[in-house]
Amino acid sequence: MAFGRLGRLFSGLGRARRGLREKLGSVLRPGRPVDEGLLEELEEVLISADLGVELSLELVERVRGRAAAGEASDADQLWGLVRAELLAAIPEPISPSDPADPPRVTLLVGVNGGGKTTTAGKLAARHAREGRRVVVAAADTFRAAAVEQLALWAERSGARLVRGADAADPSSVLFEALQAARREGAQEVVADTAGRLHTHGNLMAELAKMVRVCDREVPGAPHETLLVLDATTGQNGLAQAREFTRAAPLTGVVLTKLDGSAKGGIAVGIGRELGVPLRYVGVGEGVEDLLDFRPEEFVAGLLASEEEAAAEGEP
Ligand SMILES: Nc1nc2c(ncn2[C@@H]2O[C@H](COP(=O)(O)OP(=O)(O)OP(=O)(O)O)[C@@H](O)[C@H]2O)c(=O)[nH]1
Ligand SMILES: [Mg+2]
Repeated sequence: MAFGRLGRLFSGLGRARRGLREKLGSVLRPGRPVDEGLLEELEEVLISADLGVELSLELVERVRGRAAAGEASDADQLWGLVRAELLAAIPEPISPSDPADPPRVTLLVGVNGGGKTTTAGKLAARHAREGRRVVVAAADTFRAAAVEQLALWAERSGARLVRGADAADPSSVLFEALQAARREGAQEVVADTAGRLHTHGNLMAELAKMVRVCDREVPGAPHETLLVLDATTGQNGLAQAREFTRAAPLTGVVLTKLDGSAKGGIAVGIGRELGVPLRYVGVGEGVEDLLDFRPEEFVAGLLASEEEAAAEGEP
């Protein structure tokens, strides 16, 4: 069946929803009075859903205050408070405007296996669907297979792929891609990068160099530097993620593989934890499985009952 974007989101969040909603349901039993025992259990559920310890404590503290102020006396009424507080914890994503001087340049960075190449492919396809001319830069020259993988995505979406010779300098591939984009009047450049080099220091230095090359060729570029993170690594992935914030000024986060994760809470806390808003979520391996992150929809998708999810088109 053809999914709408909401159906796709709700379907992709199936495991996370079953993880969170079921556990919440066993704590927020109908008619149960709001007391310390309940609030402690709520805290455990939020932590186990990967919201992060600090945010979980803070959230329960706020719920405790609101319950004490008379907003909820039994568990049924807590659903609404929890939903509101989850939403309040998420910084509003910003949708950047088109640069005055195209092309817009988007760099995808992150540790290996996170989903950079796949996300580059999905993003290129999305731009192409919107009628924009796209150049894809295969600037992960560390793995030959990465170039082939990206070539497939580019071919499917009709984007132009710029690739270097084997083991070429990633910055030179990016440079060529920017030149090609200029020459051909492309509006978008999407650059895949390596998740791994011989040493970690090299990787970070390489990223910094790519940022410099961008700005030299297209003033103001990269307009977007998106950190791609695998949701299934959860809180553990955050330490590594922070390293990237030092190598390049990040403008957003892409959280991938949410469809494979039973813990969707990471999406709620990540914007605050990294100081960078979550912009896209990956909910599958298909070309349309990259969705804009919209906090309201996301929280609704996490907390929906199975009936509500089914109504959105989940099979
Ligand atoms: N289920 C699911 N799988 C995904 C998603 N995004 C990426 N993948 C899969 O995750 C695996 C790794 O993705 P890649 O795009 O190759 O990751 P990468 O960051 O480019 O990896 P390196 O190039 O090794 O650094 C692939 O098998 C992808 O199909 C997603 O949103 N959902
Ligand atoms: Mg890759």
